[in-house]
Amino acid sequence: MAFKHIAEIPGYVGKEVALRGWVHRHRATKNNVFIVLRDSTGVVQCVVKKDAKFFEDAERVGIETSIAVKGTVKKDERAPGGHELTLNSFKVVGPSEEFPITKDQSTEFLLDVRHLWLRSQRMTQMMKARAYLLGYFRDWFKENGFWEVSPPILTVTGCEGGSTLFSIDYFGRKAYLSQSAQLYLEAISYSLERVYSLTPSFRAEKSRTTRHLIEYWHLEAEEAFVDNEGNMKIEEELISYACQKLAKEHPQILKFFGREPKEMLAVKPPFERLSYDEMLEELKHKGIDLPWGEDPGAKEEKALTMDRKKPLFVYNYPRGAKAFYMKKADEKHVACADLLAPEGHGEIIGGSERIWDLKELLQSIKEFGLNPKDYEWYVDLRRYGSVPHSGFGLGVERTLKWILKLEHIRDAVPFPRTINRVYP
Ligand code: NSS
Repeated sequence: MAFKHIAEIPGYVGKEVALRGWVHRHRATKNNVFIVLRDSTGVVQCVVKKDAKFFEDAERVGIETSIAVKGTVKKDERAPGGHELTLNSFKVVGPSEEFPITKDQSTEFLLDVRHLWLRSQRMTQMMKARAYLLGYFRDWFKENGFWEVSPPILTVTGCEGGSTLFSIDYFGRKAYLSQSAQLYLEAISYSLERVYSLTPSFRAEKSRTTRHLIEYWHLEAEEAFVDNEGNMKIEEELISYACQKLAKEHPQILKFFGREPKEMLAVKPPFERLSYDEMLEELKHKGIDLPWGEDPGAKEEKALTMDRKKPLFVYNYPRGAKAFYMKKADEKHVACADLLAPEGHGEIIGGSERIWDLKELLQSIKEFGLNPKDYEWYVDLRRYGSVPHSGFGLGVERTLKWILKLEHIRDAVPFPRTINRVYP
C-alpha cells in the first residue's frame, strides 16, 4: 500500500490510508492511545483502541519516534486538521530517546538544539514561507528577462568596506568571504544585460542586533542600461509580486505568524520615495536630529517606518555615507536608494546606479582610500564599452522578518550564524 501524505487525507474519508512520520503528541488513557502524527504536510490525530494487538507498543511510544501506520479516515471537527485515523497497523521505524524539547524552554536552549527545534510548527512554517518567497522572486526574474548566474564566494575584492570583511587563508595569501556579488554581477551584466544571483553573503558585524546575521542570503540583481529610478521600479515590482503571491497562494502561513494577508495584498507599487534630505526633515519632526552625512541606524529607521504600511525608498544619500562604486547624483549626493520595510523593520534592500566612467571610478577608489591593485579587473570593465547600469541587494532574512512579523532575524533562517553562535 503506497504511503500518502497527511494533506491528502480529506480525499480518503471512510477509506484506509498508510502514513509515515513522527510522533508529535502522545496521550494515553485507559482505553485509548491518541497520537498526533506529523509529516511535512501537517498533523493528524490517530487513535489506537484497547483491543488492538499493538496497543502496548503505541502506549509506550515516545515523542518524535518515527512511525508507519495504517488506518481508516473519519471526519472529526474537534481533531487538529479536522480528521482522525483509527489505526489497524502500527510500526516503529526509528525509536526516540527522551526528546529534550518540552514546553516553555528558553530561547538560548532552543538555539542549542536548533537541529531538533526545526521540527516545530513555527520553524516548519517559516521554512515553507522562505521557500515560497524565494520561488516567487525567481519567477519574477524569469518573467522579466533576468538570467540567474553564479558568482564566486571567495574573493580578494571587498565590496562594502573593510570593517566587516571575513578573511581566510587562501594557500598563503589573504582572501575574503564575499560580502556581495555585486562587482561580479556588474561584469556579467555586460554579457547578459539583466542578471541576478542568490548567494550567501558574509559580514563580520561586531554589533549584536535583531537584524544582523554574520552569514545571510543575498538576492542581488544588476541591470545594464538602467538608472537609479529604473532600479527602484524593478525593486518595487519584485517585492510587490512576491507579497501578492504569498497572500493569494499561502494565506494560512501568513496567518500562522499573525500577518493579515490583506496587508501583503496592499504592498503595491508605487512605493513612497523620500530623498535623504527630506528624510532628515521628517526625522526632525519626529524629534530625532540626525546630522547631515550620517547613515540612519535602527533607531532612525524605526521612527521612519513604524507608522507606514508599505515599504519606503530613501534615495540620494550623502556620498560619504555610502560605498565607492556609486555614481554621483550631484556634488554632495549619490544616485542610490535603500528600501525600508514598514512597521519598524527598516532596511531590506540597498541599491544604486554604478559609476560607469573610467576616470570617475579611479578617482573614487582613490578618495575612498582603497588599493587600486585589488580593483584592476573591476576598473577594466570601464575600458571596453562601458554603459550606465544599476543594481541592488536584498537581504532574504530581513525581508522574511518583515513579512512574517518576526522579532529576531535569526528566526528567518534554519541555522543562524550570529556573533556568538556558529553551532549547531
Ligand atoms: O550592504 S548592502 O546594503 N548593499 C550591498 O551589499 C550591495 N553591494 C548590494 C548590491 O547592490 N548588489 O546590503 C544589501 C542588503 C541590505 O539591505 C540588507 O537587507 C542585507 O543586505 N544585509 C544583511 N542582512 C542580514 N545581516 C547582515 N549583517 C546584513 N548586511 C546586509
